[in-house]
Amino acid sequence: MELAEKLFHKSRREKLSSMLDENSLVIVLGSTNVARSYDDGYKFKQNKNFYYLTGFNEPNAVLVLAPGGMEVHDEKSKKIKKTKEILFVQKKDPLRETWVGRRLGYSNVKKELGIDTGMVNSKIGDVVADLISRDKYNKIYISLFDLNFLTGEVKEQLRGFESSWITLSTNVQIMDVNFLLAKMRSVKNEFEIEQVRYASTVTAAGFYNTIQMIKPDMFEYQVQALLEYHYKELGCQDVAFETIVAGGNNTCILHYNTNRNKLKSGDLLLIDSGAEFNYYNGDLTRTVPVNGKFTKEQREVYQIVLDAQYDVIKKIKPGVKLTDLKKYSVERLKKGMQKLGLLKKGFDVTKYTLHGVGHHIGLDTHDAVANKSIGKNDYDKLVAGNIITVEPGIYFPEDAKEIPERYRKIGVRIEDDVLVTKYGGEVLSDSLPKEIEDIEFLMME
Ligand SMILES: [Mn+2]
Repeated sequence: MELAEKLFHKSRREKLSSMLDENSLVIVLGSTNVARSYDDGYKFKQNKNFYYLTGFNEPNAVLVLAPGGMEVHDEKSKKIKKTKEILFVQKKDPLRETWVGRRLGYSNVKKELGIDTGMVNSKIGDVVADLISRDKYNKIYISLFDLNFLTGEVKEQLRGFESSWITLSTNVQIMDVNFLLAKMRSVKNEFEIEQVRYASTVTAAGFYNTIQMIKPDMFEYQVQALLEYHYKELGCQDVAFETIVAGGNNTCILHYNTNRNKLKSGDLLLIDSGAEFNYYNGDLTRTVPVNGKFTKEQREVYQIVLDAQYDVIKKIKPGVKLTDLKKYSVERLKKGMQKLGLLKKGFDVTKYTLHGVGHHIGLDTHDAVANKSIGKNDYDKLVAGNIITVEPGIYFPEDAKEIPERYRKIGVRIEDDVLVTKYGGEVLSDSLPKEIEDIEFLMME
C-alpha cells in the first residue's frame, strides 16, 4: 500500500479513537463473500466503513480498536503486548491462495497496512471474550447491521460474543459505531477529495467518449459496454453501481438497469452511471437524443432541468441546507413546467420530479453519512469538504394522461458531482458538456 493511503487510513483510526473514552472497545467487521449461484460468488466488495479505517481488501477480516489500549498475547514474540489496534485477517493457506488469490497473512499486517498488530481471524472470538472478561471496557461499539448480516468463519468465531450480549449489557453500553463513522465520512479530506475527483473525471471522460458513438438501433447494453470500457481503460477498476442506460419511456424509470431495449430514433436516452476508483465513486447523468438532435418538446423540458441545475449549483456554499436546495429545485422545475402550460391547477409537481435534488457521494454512491438535522446535530447544513450530486429531473411517462401526448416518454435528468468549498460549489465533472448545442455538436457525424 502506498504511504499516502496508509497515512489516510491511520488518520481515520486516530480520529475515531479521539472521539471515544479510554474505556471503549470498537469492533469493525469486514465483508464476507456472497454467493451468486451454485458455486459462483459475487465479486468481493469490502465493507466501506471497514475500508475507510484500514484500506484492506480481503474478506473475513475484523478491526478491533481500544483507544485506552489492550493487552494481548503476541503471536510473534510469544509475550504479552500492549496495543491500541488489532487487525484480524485470514490465515495463510497455499492451496486456497492458488485457487482464489493471495492472502496478506497476519505477520505482514504492520508492514503492509501500518496497523500495529496483526492476528489470525480464528483468534477473534477468544481475544474479544478475554478483553471483555477483564472488566476494563464499559462501552463497546459495533455495527448491528453488519453483525446481523455476518456469515462465514468470523460469524462462528463471534458467536460467544453474541450469546454473552444479554449479561454483558447490564454493565456495558453496547452502541452502534456507524453513527460516529457517518459523521466522519460526511466531510472529505484532501486525500478523499482527490479520489472522488479522479472517479468523477474518468466518469465524465467515459460519458464524453460514449455519447459520440450513440446511434439509433443500438441496444442499451451496448452503450453500457462502451461506457464501462472507457472507465477501465482510463484506470478505474469498477463501476460505482449498476449502469443505467434508459431509452424512450425507460427514461422515466429512476433506477432502470435492465438495459435490454433497442434505442429508437426520436427518443431520448438517459445515462446515469459512475466509475469507481479505489472504492470512491463518481455519479453523473446526461440525457441525450438518440439520433443526435433534440425535438422541440425534448429541448423545452431539457432546458427547464438544465436551468434548475445551474441555479441550484450557484446556491451551494457552507451553511446552506441540502433540504432547502431540494425545495428550491422543485420550485424552479415547477415554474418551468407552468411556463410551458404543462401543470394544470391542482396537480402536484412532485409527481413528475419524483426525487430529491441530490445526495452525498464518496465511498458509497448514496454516501452512508450523517445528513439530517436532529436536535443539536445539524448535518443537513453543508460544510466545506462535503461532496454532493446535483441532479434535478422531470419525468413524463407515456401513461401520464394529463400531460399533452407530445411531451410524454420524456424523462430528463442532469447530474454533476459538486465539492463544497468555502468559496462555493466546485463542479468536479465540469469537463462534460450539458448545453443543448454542445451535446448536439458532440453527437454530429
Ligand atoms: Mn446520483
